[in-house]
Amino acid sequence: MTVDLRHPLPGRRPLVVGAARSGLAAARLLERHGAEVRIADRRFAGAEGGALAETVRREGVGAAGVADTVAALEGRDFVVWSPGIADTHAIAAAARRRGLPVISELELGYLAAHAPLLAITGTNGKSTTTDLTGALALAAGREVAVCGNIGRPICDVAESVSAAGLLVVEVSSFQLETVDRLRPFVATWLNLTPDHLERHGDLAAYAALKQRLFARQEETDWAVWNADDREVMAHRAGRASALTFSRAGAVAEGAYVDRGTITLAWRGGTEALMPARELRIRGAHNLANALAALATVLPLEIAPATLRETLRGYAGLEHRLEPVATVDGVAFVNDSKATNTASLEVALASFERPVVLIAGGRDKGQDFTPLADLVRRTVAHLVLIGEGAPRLAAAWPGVPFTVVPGLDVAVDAAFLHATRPWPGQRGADTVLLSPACASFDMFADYEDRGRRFKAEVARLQTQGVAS
Ligand code: UMA
Ligand code: ADP
Repeated sequence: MTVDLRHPLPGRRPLVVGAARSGLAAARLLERHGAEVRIADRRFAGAEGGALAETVRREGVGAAGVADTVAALEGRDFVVWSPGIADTHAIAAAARRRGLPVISELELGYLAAHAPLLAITGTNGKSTTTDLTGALALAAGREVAVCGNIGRPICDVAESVSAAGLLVVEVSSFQLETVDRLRPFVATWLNLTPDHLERHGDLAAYAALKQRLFARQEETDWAVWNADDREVMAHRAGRASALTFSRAGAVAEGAYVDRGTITLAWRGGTEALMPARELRIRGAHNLANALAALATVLPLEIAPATLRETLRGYAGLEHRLEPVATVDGVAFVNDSKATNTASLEVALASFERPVVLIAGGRDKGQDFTPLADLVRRTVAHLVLIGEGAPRLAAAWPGVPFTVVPGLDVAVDAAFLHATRPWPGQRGADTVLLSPACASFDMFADYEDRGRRFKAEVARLQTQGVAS
């Protein structure tokens, strides 16, 4: 049997590196096309090897699993790479020395896809913008799969969406390390701030990876740039037709805010879509995400009424400023995905009145002091959890705080500080979990932390404060 995809593959005996979500999806796709797949993962060499082999089989992959050593390359004619593994790995280096192509799971998905790609990248807001873009296209009656870094590998859906449909793909810088032919119909760049520098080296290298999303586009494709982000505008690249979005002022073609009204500029005309305050997702950053999604779908010519209705109803993703419940007039908001200071900053800026803030967790060595003024202005009381608690308290002098051992006590303490402030302190109508730290000191991950928070709020709602 031959490997027959929409675009030809570099060979028929691939080595897939990484046996987690991306690698398994890539292996399944390749095996469907009759390729003789081998799959490498460091976990095959350890105590978990047997269990992993079992998982691989259960996941519908027939390939043999081997350790992630250079020997795995023997007899292989190309390599498919998982994003979680830095491409400085010995296998990637050896493959390149031997002249073997190394492509990302994203690129493989693109090569197999029938539908055009709407691809969204950036440092922050990717998942929200990707999900919203998918919702807009779906509301317009298109056949859509939302996939990529958001959690569902593109290789799992690439072939099930017809040529008339769309693949809406969240793209990370990790995935872009190993692309060459990737050519999205629309590619969107939300913003650029320092992140993942331990892997990419410096901001210039990180920006150069983001540029790869646009490198293969042609004039009939579209590139969407954030006109308010100096780094994005400085790094525009490629030949695609340009669309822009801005919260600050009109753009020639794209989406912007004009005196509080979300406005579209398209084919020489403008359309006042809706007041920005009618968006259900909160905060200036989410307004930027909504504008980005609108600019991304402009080439699809969706009816304004459909766009408006979808934006009014879109509630956002779990764990991102997610409204949980209101208890005795106090709204609880779950922003567990805020694992760095930039996310806490945009969260605090989204509330008009002071909040009780639950923060802390595993300290990643960030500098919290630049947020001190904002925290003093916007936080009535701080409830601190986890390893980072002492550093947060020290970084934000003048803000009243309580350190608690766990999320259960944190929810009760936050509620009490909101409803019955200490003498001389402010109460609040919102309790916000926006930790600005990683979760791994106390939880499996940010999703576990968010779900536990919501469970504690439900407990407070039904049973009241624990003691
Ligand atoms: N491994 C080795 N050798 C090594 C290192 C790792 O064999 O030296 C193995 C690991 O044992 C593991 C596999 O390689 O089995 C790595 O898999 P992976 O980390 O790529 O995990 P996936 O489950 O395939 O998840 C990936 C993305 N993960 C990363 O980029 C780290 C997921 O993004 C994505 O949702 C998924 O593909 C589907 O497309 C997650 C992420 O954290 C959410 N992304 C980063 C972010 O958003 O900041 C970029
Ligand atoms: P990503 O997928 O890029 O991590 P998410 O949509 O999951 O983005 O949002 C992650 C966090 O980043 C959110 O909790 C929010 O605080 C912050 N955020 C979202 N959109 C933006 C934006 N456009 N600019 C800055 N920060 C943002």
